[in-house]
Amino acid sequence: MFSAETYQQRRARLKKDIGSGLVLFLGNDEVGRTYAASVYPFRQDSTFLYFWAVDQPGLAALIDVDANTDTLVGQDATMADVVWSGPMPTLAARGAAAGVTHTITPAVLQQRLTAALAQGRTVHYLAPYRSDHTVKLAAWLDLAPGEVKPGRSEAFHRAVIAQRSYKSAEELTEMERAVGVSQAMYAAAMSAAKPGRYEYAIVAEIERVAVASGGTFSFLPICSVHGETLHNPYYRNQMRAGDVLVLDSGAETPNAYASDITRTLPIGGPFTTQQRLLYDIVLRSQMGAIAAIKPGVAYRDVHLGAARSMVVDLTAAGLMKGDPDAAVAAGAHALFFPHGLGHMIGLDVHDMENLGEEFVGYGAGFTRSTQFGLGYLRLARTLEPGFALTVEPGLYFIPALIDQWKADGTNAAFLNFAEIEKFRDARGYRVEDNVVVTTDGCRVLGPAIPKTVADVEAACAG
Ligand SMILES: [Mn+2]
Repeated sequence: MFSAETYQQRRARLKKDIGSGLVLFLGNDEVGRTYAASVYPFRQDSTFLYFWAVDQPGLAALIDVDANTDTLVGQDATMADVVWSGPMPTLAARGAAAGVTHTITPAVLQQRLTAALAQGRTVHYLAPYRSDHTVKLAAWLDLAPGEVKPGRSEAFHRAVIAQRSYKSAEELTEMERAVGVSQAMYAAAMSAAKPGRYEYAIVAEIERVAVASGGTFSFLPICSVHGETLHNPYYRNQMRAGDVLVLDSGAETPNAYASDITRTLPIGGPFTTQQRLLYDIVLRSQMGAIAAIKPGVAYRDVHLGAARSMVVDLTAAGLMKGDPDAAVAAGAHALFFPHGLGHMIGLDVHDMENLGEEFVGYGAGFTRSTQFGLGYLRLARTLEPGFALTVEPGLYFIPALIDQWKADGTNAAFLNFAEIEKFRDARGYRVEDNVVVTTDGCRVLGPAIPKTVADVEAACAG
């Protein structure tokens, strides 16, 4: 965690932005897997971490903007807690680390909320993404469960996003550290990805690295020789010579900042001629997108530029035809590139996704497209210095989608289906890095991870 001043400053800015009322934060609780005492790994809520730093379950927090008080809500450990879970600093000591001087119990929180509501004061809260939060908020604020989400405070959402969207130097140091762990994860994966082994063996290799760094995965990795299935948390295929393995994974540092990196690995030797053609198309698109990122540019346009780069190359390769701009406008590239170019990243892998895409990724002047492909873009808005984001174009051959478009004649003016048939089993390719927008461009975060054909092949041969 950072210094107490960092958290005090963040809360001071939040109070200024929200203006008046009470601001209620919910920390996360333990969640049972198959019974209450067997829990999923605990992960604190990211906004709670950002403003209060305390990385333990069972907490809430309350800001009274009008009285200018910041209060941590929880309980000191009981003797039973100490026996089972060990000694724990007092709530006051945990709050002090984040510059908080007031602490109360949940019972007192309930009294304060009830009194505030009776006085007609506003209680700001964020839309919950966990059902136990919905239940708590309903009880505390005397709402029906169905009233909780619609009652979320837009002002609170906007105020959080107004800070978390701009990464500070100390946050970027954490994110560079996360990419540093990713570098070691990919070194381990590339030397372990051999014919005859199973995908889960690669997951085990990278998890070992992530845990040995003191952190963990930032999300469940995608590790698949069927990269054409976009979200594929299935690791039981055996890798064979001639396969390509899509590995999309990230590390979370002990301070909870994420990386999100993808590489595509040849199995059992260099890429085949066809694989190399496709890999180079993705890489050229990704490098072009990174070169295009700068303040004032809409990420939707960077996305469309990455798509256009692929269309130009796919046209040269004979898979597409016609005018590239018209093909992109029609969404013809989405047969091969059906997802968005990237998303914000920070404490969350999809940073602040729980706060609502209409505020985080779109905003004034941008609405989500209904077109297949472009409709999956999570980040469209105009870029500003300090934004951290992923750049992750991909190229996929999804047999069921090819068959459907061919049968329906979808975008037939731009697609050479006869040629595409020759790539039917080519599967998936993706390359992803994390960048921060600077005053005049962007900077790729962290140490370099093999990316060119020659570097990837050499690392996989080792
Ligand atoms: Mn990503």
